[in-house]
Amino acid sequence: MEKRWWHKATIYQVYPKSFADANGDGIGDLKGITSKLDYLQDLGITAIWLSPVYDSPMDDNGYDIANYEAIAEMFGDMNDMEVLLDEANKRGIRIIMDLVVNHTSDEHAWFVEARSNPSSPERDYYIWRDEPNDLESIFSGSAWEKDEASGQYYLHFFSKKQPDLNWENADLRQKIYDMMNFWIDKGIGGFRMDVIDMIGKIPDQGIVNNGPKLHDYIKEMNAASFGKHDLLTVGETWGATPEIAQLYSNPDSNELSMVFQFEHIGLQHKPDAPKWDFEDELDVPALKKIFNKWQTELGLGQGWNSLFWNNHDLPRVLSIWGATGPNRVKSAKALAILLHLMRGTPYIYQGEEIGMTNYPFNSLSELDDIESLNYAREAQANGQSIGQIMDSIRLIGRDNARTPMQWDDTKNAGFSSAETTWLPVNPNYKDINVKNALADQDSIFYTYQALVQLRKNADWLIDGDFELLDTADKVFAYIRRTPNEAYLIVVNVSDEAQDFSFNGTSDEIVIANTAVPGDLSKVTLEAWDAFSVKLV
Ligand code: TEU
Ligand code: CA
Repeated sequence: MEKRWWHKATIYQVYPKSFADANGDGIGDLKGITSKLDYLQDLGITAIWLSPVYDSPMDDNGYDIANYEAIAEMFGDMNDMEVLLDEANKRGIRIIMDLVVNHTSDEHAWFVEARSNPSSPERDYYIWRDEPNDLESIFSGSAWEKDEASGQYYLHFFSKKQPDLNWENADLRQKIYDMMNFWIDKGIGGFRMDVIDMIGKIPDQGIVNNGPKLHDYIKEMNAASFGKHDLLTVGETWGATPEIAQLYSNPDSNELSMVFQFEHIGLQHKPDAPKWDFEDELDVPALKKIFNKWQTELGLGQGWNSLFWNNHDLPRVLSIWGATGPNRVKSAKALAILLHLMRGTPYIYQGEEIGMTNYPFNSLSELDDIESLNYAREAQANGQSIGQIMDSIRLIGRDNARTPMQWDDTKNAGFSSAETTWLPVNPNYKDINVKNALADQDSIFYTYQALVQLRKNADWLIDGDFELLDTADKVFAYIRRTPNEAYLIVVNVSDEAQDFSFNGTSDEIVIANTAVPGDLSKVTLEAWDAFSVKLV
């Protein structure tokens, strides 16, 4: 397989509204991100996935774009964006922009024109019907909104302020590619593509993800924009199986570098249920089965994969699958070792590297996220108690990932000189913050730093195949093997001691969150023990 820069990279996701506030208005901004590049360079990451910073009414915190080629005032201006690109590139850090082209904001000029003038060319950039069908929005309620002026309904799989684009329209597609080239010409490092597997939808047949023309559109996009450049492209594809992931990421496909698959995230809720019917106990055997399928199908084929626990839509991994009490630090290191030593490009979500946790939300008034607020309103209307609703939101709501980054133990956790206006700082910031992490050689930060560094140099991480070992349910152990090297990775994904035995000897410790036994033939793994060794 031809090596590309993103095979050895670790990507860091920044959610701009809550990363760092430079102008003291309580909201994160581009200058704030630029001020933290030295910290990110110290962590060792070589690319930042920047969640949307474009002009937006912020109905969905920027995933509702009103102008793709302008910067939202709350984040700064285009000069600030160019400074960030320049300063990041100086540090060997690429900026991966968030491409949201399944839908725009209803305040985008295209939709304003489409709505006000039914015979405009822009009308067909969106999806209009005389009558709605039973398609549901992911943010609760119908996926159709009536436009009084024309009497027609337009499709929106997210909020009604996020009308879906009609990818069957070739003029629209070309306008998207032109916009992508505008950003490529600015020297970005690639694109993360928001719900990209929805652009082939056929609403009249109820087809949403994985529509029949999806891969044709992506190949066309590749040829018309990033395909000619050395860029990382990662699709957010909730509907991707490993087989489909291979389709996108096989270099011969000329589609994407990789995708985000979500089968493992599906373990956070009951089977075939909405996310709010949560499961807070991790089914480790199910997780092993999912990763084994990814690693062997994609590992052996020409495909490539992403590796993640967290992003801005997901609960903090320590709060749902790790430990938040005395074992918080150890479980964070264990989960990092488990994930980062598999085959793929790892993604670190802001705050994950210092073990940030969910926020103790008490009432709906503390929330910001439209998805949670719409769910709460619909669930209450259906008679669900506020207690049950808050239990779900407290565990799995998206705001948990969006509270301000915790930089130090001063007021507002060093995120801002002002009270944070849109989400509160987690009260545990006095203990969990970057300053404490950097001062403690045994912190989670240095485990992540070591894993990022390892990926840059260890070819076995890129080329090695993957063999899952048959172990106790809550022990996740695998071997990475190249023709002349083999590495064992062992993780106790539980709060209890587990037995482990392996017929082999090691002569070199790669990384560990505990003392590594010399004799592997009969080992008692304490809670969250994790280690990797090179096998003789
Ligand atoms: O997320 C896609 C998406 O559907 C998620 O919102 C996820 O399905 C949901 O949170 C789980 O219930 C992308 C962005 O990552 C998300 O932030 C946006 O809200 C959404 O698309 C619309 O752009
Ligand atoms: Ca600000």
